Amino acid sequence: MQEIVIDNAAAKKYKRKVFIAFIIFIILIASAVTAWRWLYYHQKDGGLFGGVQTPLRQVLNTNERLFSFTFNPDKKVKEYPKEYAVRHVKVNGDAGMSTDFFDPAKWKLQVVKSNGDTLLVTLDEIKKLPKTDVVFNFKCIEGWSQITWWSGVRFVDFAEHYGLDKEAQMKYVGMKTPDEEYFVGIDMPSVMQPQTILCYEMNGKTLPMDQGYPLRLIIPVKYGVKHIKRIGTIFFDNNKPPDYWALRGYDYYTGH
Ligand SMILES: Nc1nc2c(c(=O)[nH]1)N[C@H]1C(S)=C(S)[C@@H](COP(=O)(O)O)O[C@H]1N2
Ligand SMILES: [Mo]
Repeated sequence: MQEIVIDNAAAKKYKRKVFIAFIIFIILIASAVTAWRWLYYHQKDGGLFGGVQTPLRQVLNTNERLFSFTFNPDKKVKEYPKEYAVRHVKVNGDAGMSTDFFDPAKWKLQVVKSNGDTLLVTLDEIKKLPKTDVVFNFKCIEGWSQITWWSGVRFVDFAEHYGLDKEAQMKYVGMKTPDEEYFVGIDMPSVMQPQTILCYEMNGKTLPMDQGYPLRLIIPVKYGVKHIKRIGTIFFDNNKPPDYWALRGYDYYTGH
């Protein structure tokens, strides 16, 4: 028969270990709860960028600084041959797309200059500027993407044509629908990137009404949220212009 020897010293040591592990466990739980409560009860960041707790917004802002730092304006988003573009382009997002008070025949693009003057530009005038095609993988943050074909004038060409060089020195561009229901704010380097277009055609035809007729933004370096449909007004600012989805807690920068 084997004799069972109880090693008192070892048993004591073991008990001590269990006790310490238990204390550590309690401390971890307590700090997790405290951290969660701290975040939960933290004031939301209100105002323009309301919707997320301040510490979370600080993380988003840090991300933005890092990403804008790594943004290379010469690097292009991959483009595809036109045959790759889907025929049936998904329609997504209808804020600012109501036709109740919108008369396409009367539409003119408003461009607010830094001296306060407003340029009024017709669709025909925009169509006279050099036309650029962009076929790229359009990505929505909801998780879908499609290769789509768009045409219009490069924003950088538009800005040059209308002498917007002072405006181009500013940090951000703001755009809003004629009814001001949908609006975006975008960093200047992304707007000036050569694949960003003020777009009036999709698949070689006039832009459909629900896809932003008469003019929308196509900005391949950004997710879908920034591709505002039916632009009414464009303005420039050194502070972040209000942004529809950033107000609802999304990242302001949303580049990829
Ligand atoms: N005016 C307006 N533009 C908008 C939106 C919107 O709700 N209103 N939604 C955005 C989002 S989230 C996406 S993914 C794209 C979708 O463009 P599409 O309908 O041409 O596919 O438009 C963007 N532009
Ligand atoms: Mo989207």
